[in-house]
Amino acid sequence: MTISIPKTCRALLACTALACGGGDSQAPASSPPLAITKTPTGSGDSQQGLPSSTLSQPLRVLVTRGGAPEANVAVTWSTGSGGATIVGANPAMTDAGGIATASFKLGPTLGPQSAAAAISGGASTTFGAVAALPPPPQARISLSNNFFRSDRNGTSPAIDTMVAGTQVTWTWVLTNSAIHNLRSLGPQTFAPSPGGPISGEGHTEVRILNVPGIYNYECNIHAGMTGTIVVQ
Ligand SMILES: [Cu+2]
Repeated sequence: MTISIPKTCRALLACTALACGGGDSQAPASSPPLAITKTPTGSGDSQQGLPSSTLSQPLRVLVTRGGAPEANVAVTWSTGSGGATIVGANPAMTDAGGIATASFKLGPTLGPQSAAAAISGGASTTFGAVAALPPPPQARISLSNNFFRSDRNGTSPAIDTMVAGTQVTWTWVLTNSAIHNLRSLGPQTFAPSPGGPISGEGHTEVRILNVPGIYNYECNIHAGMTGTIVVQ
């Protein structure tokens, strides 16, 4: 919440109020100034959504005068960088409960975005949001001595079917000091584990498989240590 300093304070009563803000030229001199805050609950602050999507919860502010809700106050919404827009009436008028709302449509840029609500006199409050892509679906495969096993279906050699865009994690499980590697055999391929064979309990190799097809793979140190992923 932004609290501005009044240029003049003619009425002592008005200036002892916490939210002394001035600038509400239409109120009688003895009236406390308007204050604007996010609603105490369900304000819609700090949401996350897909780029260019409208956030699921509306943004909500509460306008008060002397602590009491104030109806019929114009609330002007604006947005920061990132291409976000406000959908619907703008300015929006506060209702009988002093509440005004707005729908916040994220811009196409990934990352933090913002919107602000202001009232006459300059008092305002700011909302944050984040435009983010959903995490990819996950698949996990164990690499052990001397086999690959699908964590999802238990098959060994590991055989997995997954959708394009799945993030696959191979984890070295109970390998102790034994060395293994991860080599792609095709016909669709992914990058092999870097360098030579790797030992290390808990070591992981992570690939995102975006292209549909059949990915056969192996540890080329141990005969028959193979697996297959079908990406649909
Ligand atoms: Cu091996």
